[in-house]
Amino acid sequence: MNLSLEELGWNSTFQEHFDAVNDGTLVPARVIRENRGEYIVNTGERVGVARLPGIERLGKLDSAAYPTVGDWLALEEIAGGEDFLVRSFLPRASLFERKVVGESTRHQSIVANFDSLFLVTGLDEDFKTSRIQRYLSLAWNSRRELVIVLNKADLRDDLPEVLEAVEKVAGEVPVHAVSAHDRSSLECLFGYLGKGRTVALLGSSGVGKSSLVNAFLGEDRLPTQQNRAADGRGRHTTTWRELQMIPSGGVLIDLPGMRELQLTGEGDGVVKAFEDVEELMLRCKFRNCRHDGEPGCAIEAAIESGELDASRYQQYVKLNEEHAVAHARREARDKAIAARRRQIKVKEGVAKKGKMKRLGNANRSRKLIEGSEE
Ligand SMILES: Nc1nc2c(ncn2[C@@H]2O[C@H](COP(=O)(O)OP(=O)(O)OP(=O)(O)O)[C@@H](O)[C@H]2O)c(=O)[nH]1
Ligand SMILES: [Mg+2]
Ligand SMILES: [Zn+2]
Repeated sequence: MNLSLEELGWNSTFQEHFDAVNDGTLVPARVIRENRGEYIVNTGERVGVARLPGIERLGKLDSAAYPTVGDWLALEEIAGGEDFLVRSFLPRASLFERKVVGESTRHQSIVANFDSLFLVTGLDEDFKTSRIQRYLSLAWNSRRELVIVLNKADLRDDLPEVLEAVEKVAGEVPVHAVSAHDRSSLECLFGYLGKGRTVALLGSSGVGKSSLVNAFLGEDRLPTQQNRAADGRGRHTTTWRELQMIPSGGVLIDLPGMRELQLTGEGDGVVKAFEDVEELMLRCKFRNCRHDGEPGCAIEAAIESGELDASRYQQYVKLNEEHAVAHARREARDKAIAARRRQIKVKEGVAKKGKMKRLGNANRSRKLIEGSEE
């Protein structure tokens, strides 16, 4: 099959970025899978393996400085071989990243250049609207179209009630109930795909992300959890991220289930996901109202009247605290980076040549900074 780049999501913006770095010898390609520092790429004509040049493969740097699934790369063909060398990765139209588990400020790039993000939940016994809220506030910073997908609708006979509860927390975000076991139920999602559009699936393990991708593909290409035996529960079936072309048009990116969801402290995710709560707060009598027994408190009044769910308000408070902590960390990190950048500029004036010279600019300063901390 000879796939055109457009079908993989290529557009005039990427073309411009590519032209700016292309010295006439490079080819564009999209990362369809990542494998321990190697990138499986699709050039539109063929699938190959791309590697980063030398030092960047050490694996100790902040992964935000590396290409990830969905990225567009400018590659150099290695003469006589199947393989490519990564010369540059093109600026991203969107990025979903998360904090590295157990570390305070490092981030992992999860997926890049998607148009929509499906926030997938399973309507089985684990179903909780609070989890949807959490995903919403996490995903908001990606600044892309969000869609709430409630999978396993076949397991419920109280769908109208469930939908009503989810729509309450969803705000403007569209909600769709589907079943991966019933292809006809997926029709409501086709509108988000289509030629050149990329959708990434985000959600906990076992909600049916891979099953949904298979249903769109029309074949069991991706492994799915075989049964929910006691020892299989909570295990991750998908352990890598992978981009798939859908026969009817568009690209789906399957992601492993996320166990640890942590806010990155960037943007205004919490505010956007809880606009109704913030809106209410503006109506409190006192500007510094702590919503704790103060007279004229709009939050307390709304909880009392049933307009605002007490648990939703608590969720907001909790997420806000988490966000504030993450934000403070992020600021400290940015300050440290700015300081290092100034130092490096001075050093660069002295020693101009180095291995890092081959890298793209934005990429380069970031790596120098992170690398020098080791
Ligand atoms: N009843 C029902 N079961 C489903 C549906 N979709 C998926 N499942 C089942 O749910 C289990 C988990 O599905 P997966 O597709 O492996 O889930 P996943 O989200 O990819 O999980 P990870 O790869 O671990 O993140 C499998 O046993 C599926 O058969 C559905 O619509 N209805
Ligand atoms: Mg999976
Ligand atoms: Zn108040």
